[in-house]
Amino acid sequence: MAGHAKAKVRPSTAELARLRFGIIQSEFNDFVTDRLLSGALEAFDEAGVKRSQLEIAKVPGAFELPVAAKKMAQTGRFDAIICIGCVLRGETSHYDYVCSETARGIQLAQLDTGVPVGFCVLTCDTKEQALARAGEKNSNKGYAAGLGAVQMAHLTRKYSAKTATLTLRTAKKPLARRGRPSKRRR
Ligand code: INI
Repeated sequence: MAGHAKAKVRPSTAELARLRFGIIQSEFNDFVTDRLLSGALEAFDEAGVKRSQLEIAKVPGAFELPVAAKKMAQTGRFDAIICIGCVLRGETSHYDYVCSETARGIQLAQLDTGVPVGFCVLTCDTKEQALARAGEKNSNKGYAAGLGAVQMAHLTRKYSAKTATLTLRTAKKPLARRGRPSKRRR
């Protein structure tokens, strides 16, 4: 199965230790979402993120993921969040509403708050299709979401307003020192 390539730009060990991640797991179809969660935890572990840097919250179904993501993001405590869910097609159009509103809500949560929110929600016709996407490593969408969260947390820190201001300020200092010594005023 095609998957994400491993991130080439990785945070330094010092930066990594400062990152905080939120994971929201939908309990609906937990025979799949438990596996996606394991995949995500494995990716964080391999990236060097400790369990103490992670907070896991549970919601009843995929439809509740967006509001939970937005609330979590608004605390300002997380560098990136992952939403984990699994929607399986049934006999009714309920599936379509849950899928589209969950995707739309998760996108809004990240755009409204500026905190990256990973979309790890499987939308499948059958259990078999879902389980095939919740396997080992690159066959596990949770694993891909974990790697993606680390990459996005790094990118967001790099381009955050605070960091940019700090970089500008520190860049000014050596320039000022290089200039002629100013005459002392009496
Ligand atoms: N929620 C899911 O996460 N997966 C599903 O397959 C699903 N189906 O099929 O109904 C589902 N429905 C529940 C929904 O997410 C909400 O929890 C519910 O509508 C209450 O708001």
